[in-house]
Amino acid sequence: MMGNSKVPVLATTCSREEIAAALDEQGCVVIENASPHSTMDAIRAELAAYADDAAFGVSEFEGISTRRTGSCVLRSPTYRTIARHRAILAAGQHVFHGATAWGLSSTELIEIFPGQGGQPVHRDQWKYDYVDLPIEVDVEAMWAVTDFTEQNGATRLMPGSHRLPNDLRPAFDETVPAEMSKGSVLLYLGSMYHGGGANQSDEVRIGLSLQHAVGWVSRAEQFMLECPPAVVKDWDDELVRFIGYQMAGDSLGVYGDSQDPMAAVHPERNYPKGWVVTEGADEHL
Ligand SMILES: O=C(O)CCC(=O)C(=O)O
Ligand SMILES: [Fe+2]
Repeated sequence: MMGNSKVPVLATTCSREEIAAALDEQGCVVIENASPHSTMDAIRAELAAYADDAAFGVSEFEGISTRRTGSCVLRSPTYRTIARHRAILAAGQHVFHGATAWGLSSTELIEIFPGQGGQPVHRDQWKYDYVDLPIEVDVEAMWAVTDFTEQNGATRLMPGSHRLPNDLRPAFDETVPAEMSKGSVLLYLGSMYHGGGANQSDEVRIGLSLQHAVGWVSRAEQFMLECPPAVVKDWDDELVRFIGYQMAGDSLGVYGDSQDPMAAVHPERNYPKGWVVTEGADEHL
């Protein structure tokens, strides 16, 4: 049956086990103050010019008073410093336990302007052709770049709804707001019923929305086009793998003569050839 009527909240000092347990039980959890305000302010500042150029949504789902800015890995160096935040790694390593690889799937700064109504309640994993998936393949994260309140359009979820059937169309009032202070992060499974809240305040609600997925589904964003080898060659290997320069499964993600795609970034290194997931890939992830 349904879980709590509230989104569980943990302190930033929480253990990996507490994050794992909350995700298993409720499908979602807020980690309070997981990053400093200065990190949120820097991300906002680095993306501001792009956000000003970004288009408002054209559908009810996107939100006509909602602005979405992508390419955040490329555009926000500060985001890159928290892409592999311990809370996100703890969530992914737990939910994707046993997967050969997982990583980032999409990045969006979502600005919900005053007057925006509630987003239709949905599962993010419906992006995979609405298939009723037998296991979790997505873990999402939403950083509160501003405070998230019920009034200003905090993301709304149905705690425990990861266990519900795949063909529901829950109403807005069946969800509860994930209220959290700036610098907190909401983690939720791709099977969770949720949606953006209605903004009834006079301020803009800003969140950095991130999707993560196992390595054997298509990533939602074309990171390789945004961040080609010449762009990422001085980045940490872990981050480069995280955005998709990695093999997965049996023979997915190969480059050239069945090579590790990291060979495209570092041709001077001697990556082995063959359809094998890089030895110890799990440790990188
Ligand atoms: O902006 C939000 O709070 C949630 C947005 C969302 O769930 C989506 O666009 O898939
Ligand atoms: Fe969503």
